[in-house]
Amino acid sequence: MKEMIGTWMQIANNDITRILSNKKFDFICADMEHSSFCIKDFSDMVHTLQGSTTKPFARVESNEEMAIRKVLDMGAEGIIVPLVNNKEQAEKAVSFCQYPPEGKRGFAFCQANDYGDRFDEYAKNANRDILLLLMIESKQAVDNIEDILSVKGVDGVFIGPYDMSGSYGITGQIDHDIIKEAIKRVAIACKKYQKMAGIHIVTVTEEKVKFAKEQGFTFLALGMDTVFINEGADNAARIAGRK
Ligand code: 3PY
Ligand code: MG
Repeated sequence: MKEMIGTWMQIANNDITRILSNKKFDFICADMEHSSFCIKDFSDMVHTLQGSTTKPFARVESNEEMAIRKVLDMGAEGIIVPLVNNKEQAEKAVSFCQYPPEGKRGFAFCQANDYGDRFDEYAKNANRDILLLLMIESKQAVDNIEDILSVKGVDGVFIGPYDMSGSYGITGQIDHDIIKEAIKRVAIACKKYQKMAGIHIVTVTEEKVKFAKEQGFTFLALGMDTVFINEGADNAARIAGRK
């Protein structure tokens, strides 16, 4: 499976989009669940990425029809849906992402199809080309991983380690053996179903990237704009003796 290495944004700002896309990431995901990123911000991000090789992705705020439809219509090339716990929720996400007859996405002239200029081409290819990754971030989701992966239209899953740690009652201990075991279970199931295994490595270390790749994860979201700023600022303050 083709590897995709990307990053994550919580601060809606075109300069940040450019700085990150200059690093040749395969995708940048706007976090619309845990930040102030709104639909207009996402639209700006898509415009800013035009002409680059970095694809715009959105982690939508919830598994709801309009939350998903709006980012698709702005030109999202990948959708990440948080907190999917079972097959029924997975089927719902697919139906929101796909045009009929597979799903219930609405047709319209919009940013994604250049305001109608590419309507036919876009309508023909969208169901095939847009990636749908469902977030596995609870014990229940891990227990239901095969059911979730079996749903047609689901391209893969994406682990949210922090929510997962909370769900297992070890909040924040994302390197705990329990979480590592859960991650391995998800990776094995992805191999079985030939679907993408993804994970958010929020604070990037060589060790974490190596572990994920060894397990077979091919979709890695590395860091986040806020974390990069924090790490850089911590470093500068430390060098000057302030921390
Ligand atoms: C989590 O760790 O729960 C996440 O959602 C990361 O994006
Ligand atoms: Mg989460």
